[in-house]
Amino acid sequence: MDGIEAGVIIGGVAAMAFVLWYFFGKRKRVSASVNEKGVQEINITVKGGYSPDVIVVNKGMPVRLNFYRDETSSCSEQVIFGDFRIARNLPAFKTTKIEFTPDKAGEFTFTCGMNMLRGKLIVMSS
Ligand SMILES: [Cu+2]
Repeated sequence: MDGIEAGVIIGGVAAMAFVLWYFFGKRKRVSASVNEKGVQEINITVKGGYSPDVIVVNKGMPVRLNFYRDETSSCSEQVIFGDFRIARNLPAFKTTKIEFTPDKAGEFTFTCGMNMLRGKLIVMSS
């Protein structure tokens, strides 16, 4: 293998790695951790989007989502879980707790009030 071939291979691997990172790396999928009271708790930062934006929880157990809104952009001032009939205002630079017990399994989208920012709540049937 000469230097040019090696360069082509390295370039190809780097390009593939970039594509994988670009399409899959941006979505962070996080399972909620269960605290000592049996509540599935997770911290979410709101800043031009939700981070993490894919949250995995179990059905039939209480969930507590701590939304910390790290911006004043009006886009993110509300968060809506339509499937669970939850709409909540998120004051800037504060943590807002949203608590509920998911009673159905599936994948549910949550959004900002304008349906622009999106995240996904995955409820596993245990
Ligand atoms: Cu918005």
